[in-house]
Amino acid sequence: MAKASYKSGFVAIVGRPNVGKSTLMNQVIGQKIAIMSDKPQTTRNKIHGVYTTDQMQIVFLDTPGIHKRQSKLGDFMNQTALNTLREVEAVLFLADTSEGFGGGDRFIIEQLKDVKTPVILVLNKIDKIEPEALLPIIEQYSKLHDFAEIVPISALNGNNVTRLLEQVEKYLPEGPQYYPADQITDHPEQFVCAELVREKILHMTREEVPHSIAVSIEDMRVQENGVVYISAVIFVERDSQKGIIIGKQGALLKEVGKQARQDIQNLLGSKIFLELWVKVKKDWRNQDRVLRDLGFHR
Ligand code: GDP
Ligand code: MG
Ligand code: K
Repeated sequence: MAKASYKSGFVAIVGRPNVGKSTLMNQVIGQKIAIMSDKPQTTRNKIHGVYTTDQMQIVFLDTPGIHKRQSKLGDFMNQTALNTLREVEAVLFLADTSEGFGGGDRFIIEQLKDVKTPVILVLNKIDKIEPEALLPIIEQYSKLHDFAEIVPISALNGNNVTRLLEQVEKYLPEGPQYYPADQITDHPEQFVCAELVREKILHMTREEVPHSIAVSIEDMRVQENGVVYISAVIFVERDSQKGIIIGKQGALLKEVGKQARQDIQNLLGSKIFLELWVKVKKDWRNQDRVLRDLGFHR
């Protein structure tokens, strides 16, 4: 019954740096896993934040590529971002009402003109402005693009965010629950964390351990004290490799954990508790399911 009308879809968040994209994701999803880094450009991948209720599931994509840059990589990222914008049900264009309209906003609006996807203008940080200032800002933006909706919010204190989600729901088609209700992010950070662990191992063991080792993040969640708990399994093909990675009295694995934790902490901008396990899995490279579990289908 309820299932028949379940709605779901992908929604992209765009906006120049510091307009509050991460803050909005965190406000909606309720935990600080979405994008915890304050450094721009640390998130090259699309970050998925997943918002799930009994009626709908919204999968949010962050599109860090959509701002002005000169490099080839920048072009590529912009292209990737534009493709993302075409594939989603709606685009949330975040603007900072306390800063006024800028060149960064103009650039993004120009990009959005090539995209047929409905664009919801989200006027953020209304807690920083006088109520009378809002109407002129709405008028100014309305002249630049035919927005599907305009929703003023404060991502920081949550004001009007529920209404924003209701507006988003209007653009979602009937669809399945893509992710389990308790899953709040998709792979990207997990993938990066796994790669960091792998990098440390390869670096520290040199040729003794083949590149065929794989690292799988089994668990990643924010604990009540704010520490991000990560449990990772290192898969090797032989017992001898397991011994090398663990090292004398666990010394090597300990060092791997120490260095990886430092990098992950820098990446996420949050305290990390990293637990590492080593497992022997013969021929894992040939097993499709294992490969899938390890994220290689992407
Ligand atoms: P992003 O670069 O678009 O992801 O922006 P962030 O979410 O990192 O936010 C940039 C800064 O703006 C942070 O210091 C946030 O606390 C602040 N911020 C975000 N939303 C609001 C808001 O609604 N009101 C206020 N006052 N500050 C906000
Ligand atoms: Mg951000
Ligand atoms: K930021």
